[in-house]
Amino acid sequence: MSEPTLSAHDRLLHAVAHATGTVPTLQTRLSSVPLTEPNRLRGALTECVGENRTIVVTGTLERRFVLIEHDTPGQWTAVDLAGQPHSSRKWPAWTTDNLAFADPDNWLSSATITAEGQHRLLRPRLLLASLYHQEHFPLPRFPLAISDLARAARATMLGTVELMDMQLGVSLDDIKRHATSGDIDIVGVSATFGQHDLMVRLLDDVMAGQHPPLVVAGGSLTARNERILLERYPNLIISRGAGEPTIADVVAHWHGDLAVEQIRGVGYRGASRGRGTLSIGTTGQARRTATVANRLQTDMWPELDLLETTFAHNGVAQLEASRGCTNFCSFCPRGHKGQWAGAAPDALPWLLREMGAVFDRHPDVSRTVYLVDEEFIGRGQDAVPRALSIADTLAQSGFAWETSCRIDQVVRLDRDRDWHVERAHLWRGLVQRQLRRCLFGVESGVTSILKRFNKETTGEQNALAIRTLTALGVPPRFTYITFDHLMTETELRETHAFQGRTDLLLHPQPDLSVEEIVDGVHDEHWVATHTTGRPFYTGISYMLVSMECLIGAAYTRQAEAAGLTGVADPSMGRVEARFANWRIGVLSRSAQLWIDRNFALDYTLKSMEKITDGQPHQIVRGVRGVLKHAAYRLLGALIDLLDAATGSLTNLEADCAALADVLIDELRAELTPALVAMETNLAPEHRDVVRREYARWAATDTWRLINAADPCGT
Ligand code: B12
Ligand code: SF4
Repeated sequence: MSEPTLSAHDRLLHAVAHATGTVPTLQTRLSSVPLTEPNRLRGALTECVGENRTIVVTGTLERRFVLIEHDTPGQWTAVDLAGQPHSSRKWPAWTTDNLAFADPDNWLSSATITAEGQHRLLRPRLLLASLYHQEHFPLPRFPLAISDLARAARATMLGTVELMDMQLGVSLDDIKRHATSGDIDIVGVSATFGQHDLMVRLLDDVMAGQHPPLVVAGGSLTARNERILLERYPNLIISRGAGEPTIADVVAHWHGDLAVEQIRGVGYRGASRGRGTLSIGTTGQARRTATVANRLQTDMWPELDLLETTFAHNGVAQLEASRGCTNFCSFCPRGHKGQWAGAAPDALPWLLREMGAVFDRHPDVSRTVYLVDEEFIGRGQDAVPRALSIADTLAQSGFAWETSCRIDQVVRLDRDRDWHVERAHLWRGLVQRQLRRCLFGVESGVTSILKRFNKETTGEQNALAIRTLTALGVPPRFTYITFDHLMTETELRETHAFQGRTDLLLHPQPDLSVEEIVDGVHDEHWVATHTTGRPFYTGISYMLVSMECLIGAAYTRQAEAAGLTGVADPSMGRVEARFANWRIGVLSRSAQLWIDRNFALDYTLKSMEKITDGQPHQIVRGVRGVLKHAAYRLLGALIDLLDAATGSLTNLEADCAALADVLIDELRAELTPALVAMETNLAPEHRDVVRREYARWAATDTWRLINAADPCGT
């Protein structure tokens, strides 16, 4: 039996009445506690029924399962908050002998649970923690990684899950304290670029205890640093790919259901012995288990415990609609994120409804979702209808959205006109369905460089795609790697010329048919009529970026083969490398100093762009434009120094430094009035953030590398 007319909160009240024989008053916290936060829900239930009854809240957001203990030992009330009969749930295997319902065809039933079943429902106590350096990335994003893991763990119905994220007012000490309090059985740590120092500080403490919890670490940086971490922490388990299957297996491993070598997608040392413990000798060899392919792991949705507090901290909402990529660019190690696969989109409507309810409580937050897919569209017969259907769902749920995609989803030189017309319809269709911005990793306009990057695109293709997108009215952002270790001076000059091209960013042409646009972009006369005249670099998200030789990337191997690589830098998951042409190396370093000096301010402005709409959004973009013009001026002037420089490394460095000093003064003179004008258009809390960052920026008079300046496609 299902009771669709009751709300989940009504069902909770019924369940309390069923368990206690007393109907709770409507005024209790229980009537309004968000179901997105199971730990608060458990607290509200305890408040209602008293401390002496055990409460279990488990299962995933769309189908929470709650158990309330009766006075009689071993007797429970079981409620399915989605109102579905208990018999219709896909129960984890361990429940078969441990959980029995008196009325399985109802959403509300008495239940009996074995002692083993109770133990499994309450343990392990899993803490998922996300690290963060506030000074590097001032504004938070909804922590997808640990939120996805929470869903996977709760789906097993084993134990409890808590989430702590340093972006959201939690310190490293808070995490350490909780992880070592004795109240936690498993600690899962998520780390991305720049957070190795935090990881080490945390693990040093957590692992040092007499009875440390089981510790598993994952994330983009951790996957790069697997070897280094396992050397330092022989008892650590490293998640090497998507963490959902891994965390589910780790929880089962804690119960002794799986041996460590059966945990999917991990690196570890030695072997496991015994329940809940890992007895691993420090001499144990590093081992690996296979990761699960993205196409087999299509449930990539998050729990939403931390969405509310993300908004309270001025953060943005993120989701993924796909995982992995269709390509293998040489600078992008693929082992961790894998090959492209789309999520099963049937979950999207309910998830967006739940997210919408949280947004409703924060009316000032722009109703925008960032789909952090590496490649939103993907390949396959149904790529176009799938993309449109996701966009439909987002738009119908009242969301604008942004995402990322490869340029070969717009123009392919090996495809005919019909293909391009279909794609042009797709892109227009996505914009009509509230696509607010899409990021394209152009990375270069120079074909020889693109070849080295294995982008599988050409300069000509990029130019045509940029024209097509802008004419279709797609608001694009482009990423571009200006310097790479193997580049020649000719390539650098061609790079500068491409970035300065004024025939790429066209005016949107809403009155023209997609056919006219598809044909027009090939016609220089048509292009000249429709160009904005703005140089291409004004569309580049981050200017002056240099190649990062990431650990495990094919480009890094090319640099190594050329004898250019040095020591590994675990904090950034990269390998230090010299430039084949030392003069370009000097320019790259000077450009990096420029980026780093302006990074925090630019990142703040970028975050403001994300959380504002309408006129304030446009004004913030304009201010970022001032920073881009200055960066392009610097690039041109640096290249001019190549012509002038005949002398030594020190001379060239000194010339670059003097140039940067002059140009930063010019930038200050331009930026100060632009920011003052911008402030009047911002809400007070945003104004304070910008003021703080601007004051920091203006007070800086030194040039130093901060190790955090490079963007990825977001
Ligand atoms: C947001 C983001 C950023 C933000 C980070 C902001 C912040 N607050 O930290 C910014 C813009 C700053 C950024 C920067 C960079 N980024 Co970035 N970034 C992303 C992006 C778009 C989304 C991250 C995300 O939320 N993913 C979704 C979650 C669910 O995935 P996940 O974090 O990988 O988590 C899964 C697994 O890793 C694992 N896992 C994670 N944690 C844990 C913990 C445990 C216990 C377990 C078991 C498992 C586990 O399970 C999770 C679920 O499956 C990704 C693209 C992507 N789709 O991942 C790129 C990405 C991670 N970035 C990337 C890169 C290269 C960078 C840069 C190094 C770029 C550069 N060359 O300079 C810089 C680093 C800059 C710096 N100085 O630190 C690459 C990594 C390449 C690779 N294949 O490893 C990615 C994949 C994008 C790409 N394809 O190029 N980035
Ligand atoms: S850089 Fe972008 S396009 Fe290239 S493999 Fe990585 S995610 Fe795919």
